[in-house]
Amino acid sequence: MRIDIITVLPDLLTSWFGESILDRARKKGVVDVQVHDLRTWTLDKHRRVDDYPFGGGAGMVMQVEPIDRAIAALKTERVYDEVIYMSPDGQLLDQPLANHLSTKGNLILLCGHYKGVDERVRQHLVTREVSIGDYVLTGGELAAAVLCDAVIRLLPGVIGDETSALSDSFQDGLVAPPAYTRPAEYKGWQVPDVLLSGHEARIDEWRHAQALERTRQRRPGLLPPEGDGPVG
Ligand code: 6GU
Repeated sequence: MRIDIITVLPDLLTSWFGESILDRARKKGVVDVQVHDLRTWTLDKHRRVDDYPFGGGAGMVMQVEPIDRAIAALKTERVYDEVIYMSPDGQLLDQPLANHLSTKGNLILLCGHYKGVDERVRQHLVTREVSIGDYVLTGGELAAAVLCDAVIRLLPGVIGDETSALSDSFQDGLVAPPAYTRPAEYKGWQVPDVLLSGHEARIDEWRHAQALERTRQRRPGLLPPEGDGPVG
């Protein structure tokens, strides 16, 4: 998988990708993340990427031209499955969307700043808009890093235990069951007996029941509406 990120803050993302588990993914050749400075595609000597909004008002707007040139330059190199604009009014990133994007070959992520981008970018250049939650960040860079983490960790060989990405919170529509490790007793705090029993079927059953109960308590919105029949 290849991900190209277009940003006015390339250093922020380059250092992030150099330090995280995503570096391991890169070394394994599972993913190639390339960060591009939007100013590379400016033509004026001030390397300007934003301007005042037509009609007045507060804040600057990112201009269509450098963004169009950046995307066009990347598209001469390969075919992209999606051009994603990171924006707080985009589609909310959730596990099904991360799963979907992890099946793609080439993605472009465009990070917004200031008051956003010229609307023509959204109309003509972008195939999808993604938000990471209902709060506003100063720019799309952290959101792009979050999206990359959620997607790349799903690629084969990135996290150690091949099965663990599938048993994550949310992957089956439930939050994760509680986990314990040694010692079996600490300060009188006990690990549930069933986990020490070695009885695999009972352990699976217990974990599923716990996941279901936790989901009811913490994230009832993840469960189907009542009356739709039992889960699992
Ligand atoms: Cl993708 N961008 C910005 N600026 N803020 C956000 C966001 C994105 N997702 C949530 N908040």
